[in-house]
Parts: sequence; structure tokens; C-alpha cells
Amino acid sequence: TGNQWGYGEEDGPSSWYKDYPIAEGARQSPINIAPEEAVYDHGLPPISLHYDNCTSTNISNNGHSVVVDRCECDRCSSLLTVIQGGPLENAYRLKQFHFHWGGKGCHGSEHTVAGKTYTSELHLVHWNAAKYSSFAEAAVAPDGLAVLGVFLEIGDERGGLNKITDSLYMVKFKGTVTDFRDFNPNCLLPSSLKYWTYPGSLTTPPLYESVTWIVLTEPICVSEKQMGKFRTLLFNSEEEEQRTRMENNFRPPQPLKGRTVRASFK
Ligand code: SG4
Ligand code: ZN
Repeated sequence: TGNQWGYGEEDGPSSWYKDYPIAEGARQSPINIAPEEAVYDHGLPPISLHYDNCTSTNISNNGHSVVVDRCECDRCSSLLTVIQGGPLENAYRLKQFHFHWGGKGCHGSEHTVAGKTYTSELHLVHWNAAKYSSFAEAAVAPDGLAVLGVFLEIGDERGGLNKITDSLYMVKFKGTVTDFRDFNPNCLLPSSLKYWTYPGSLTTPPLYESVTWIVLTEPICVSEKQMGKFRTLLFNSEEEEQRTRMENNFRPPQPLKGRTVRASFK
């Protein structure tokens, strides 16, 4: 069956182990973060983020999520669009960001905090370009990737998100792509960069155990109307007869298996 995974009854997270046995591995993501069990690590430096307006990028529907890619041209690659500090040994370069969300009035985040789920979760995916020569190589290495997770909850509209939600009608179907220029993901970050960190995995097949997770404690607010636009996307391509709204594209929390979650704050 190979690439036939999804979020439905038949092909959803509970069946991924059949094609991807690492689904039952020792450092899978997401997890439930139990704040009282997180260990404050005074040696953990703050994280620092340097994001640029990338002049030429695109936004696409890959049938699992909506993804904004960073440009890979020489000019953009040489810009310092990186995350560093915190648990990371060096600077990790931003590759893309995407979202996970629920149905209307439903839960949609991947990580949970003391059992609480949020409406949605933004993932900014970075790779260790100082150590590996390509994203593909980094994606299979234990210290290859760093994903910054930001929770979204319903409240006031988030102005910075409109540029994304206004583009979604262009990528309604799986396999569609459109230009997306001059966007700085800084506008999607909360004011506090307090975080939890733990060693984990990609939350979708191939579920590689290559991710240092950095999950911000402070959520950002988005409006119900903004979230509604994400739910106009479809899991299907234009040729497919079936039309299923893209929603509930999250994996539930996985066993901690003895891992320690560290906190950057007391
Ligand atoms: C989403 O399905 C993204 O669309 C994928 O991005 C991403 O895969 C996948 O999630 C897993 O990433 O941060 N949730 S996660 O662990 O980043 C990768 C693409 O397929 C490899 C471009
Ligand atoms: Zn993700």
C-alpha cells in the first residue's frame, strides 16, 4: 500500500504501524505534555529565531496539510532563516511550515498540555544544515530536524494569518500549488518564547525519529472564521470523485516511553 496513509477510519494513525513499524518506536510524536512532570533545565538557553521575508515561496495542498515552503534558491538559502539556541547544538534552517487542525468546534492540535487540546497547531520545520547536506539526509538523522510547535486557539482574529487564509481557495485540491510571496512567519509567533522540548519524531509517515521538538507554551489566537477557511480545503485531488474536507489531520499523543520533557522556565 506504500503511500496510502491518511486520517480516515481505514488509513488513519492507528493503522500507520502496518506500513511504518517505527510508529511504535521509542521516540514518537506528538505526546501529551504534563507540565508538572517537565523538568526545568536552567542550562537551557532561550531559543532565538531569525526569519526573513522570503521573496519567492509557494503554498501547496499535499493531501495531508497546507504547506508554505521556503525558497531553495541560492539567495534565499544564504539568508539566515534559522532557529538556534535552546536545546540545539547549531542553527537549523527553516524548510517549510504547515498546520494541523480539527473539525468545527473540535480539537485539532497534535501535542496536548495536561490533556488539553488546542484548535490547531502550527509546525515550523527546520533542518540541521550545518551538519547535513540536504533536508532528506537530515530527516533520517537523530539530530537532523527541529520543529517549532505553536498552538492556535479561538479568539480574536490573527491579522498575520490572513495572508495564508486568503490564499487557501487557490489550493483547495490535493496537488495544487500557488505563489506565496513576502511572508514572514514572525507574525505567527506569540510574544513569549517559553517552551518545552523533548526528542521525538515526524508526526506523519515516514515517522522518522529525527525531530527535536520545541513546543511554545503560549498559544496565539485566531478567529473561528479564519479556522473555517482551513476547513474548505479537501484531502482529494480534483480528479477524484470523492470529496472529503481536510480536517482532523492530526495524530493523537503517543507513549512517552521514559523520555524527559524539559522546560525552559520554572
Ligand atoms: C505534514 O503532513 C506536512 O505537510 C509535511 O510536509 C510534514 O513532513 C509532515 O506533516 C510531518 O511534519 O512537523 N508534523 S511534522 O512532524 O516535514 C515533513 C511535507 O510533506 C517531512 C512537505
Ligand atoms: Zn506537523
